[in-house]
Amino acid sequence: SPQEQAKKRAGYKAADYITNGMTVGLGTGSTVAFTMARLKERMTEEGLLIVGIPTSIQTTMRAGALGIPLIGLEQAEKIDITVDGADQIDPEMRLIKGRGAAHVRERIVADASTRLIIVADPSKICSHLTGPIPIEIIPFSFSHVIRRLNEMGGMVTVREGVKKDGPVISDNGNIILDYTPVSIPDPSALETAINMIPGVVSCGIFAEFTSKTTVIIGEESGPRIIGL
Ligand code: DER
Repeated sequence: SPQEQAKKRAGYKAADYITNGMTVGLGTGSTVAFTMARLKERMTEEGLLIVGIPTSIQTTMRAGALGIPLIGLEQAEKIDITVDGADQIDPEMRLIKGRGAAHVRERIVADASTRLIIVADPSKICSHLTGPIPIEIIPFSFSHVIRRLNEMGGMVTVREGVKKDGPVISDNGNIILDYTPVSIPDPSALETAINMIPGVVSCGIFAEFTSKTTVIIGEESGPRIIGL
């Protein structure tokens, strides 16, 4: 499909930034899956030597299937580059992430990285962030966080499993809420306000990484690079 082709263009281009000996943060989702496939091709064709740090069980399984060597975050001196996807990208490269409920580990790995490369098809670009904003919460806090978010205004839903009765459970054993505020005039302020609510592990607004972020958009005419 055209969208798959766009994801592939962006994902493949990101793999060009990876050089021998790097420790690479491996995000989660269908776009970064193309980056991982291209990294495997380069390992085979060029003998590229890297180690990956996965941000989810899904990425761990995909890397295992591809034969990309993995290490634990605790074993990494530093992470040179993390490649990840996004759900919304605004003109300042602030992001909404978490469609795949992986944003808690993705944020940790992004924070530990020297550089963040976001890969996306053009549908992710927006003039301003709107949400829904995924929020990972500890189950104990469930009713309290929902009350708090309702007080802030907007809509809150619990993310329900499709092939599992009851709520989606994250790789960390937590519950996911999807919160759509009335508007997001200040993404950074809202990120902080949500993350401060007791019981919230982390929300899917990523506004703090713009200074080390490059965005690659898989345009039809070819990958468009935004940022350093
Ligand atoms: O869950 C996530 O944070 C993913 O990175 C998501 O935001 C992008 O997934 P996609 O590349 O499959 O659209």
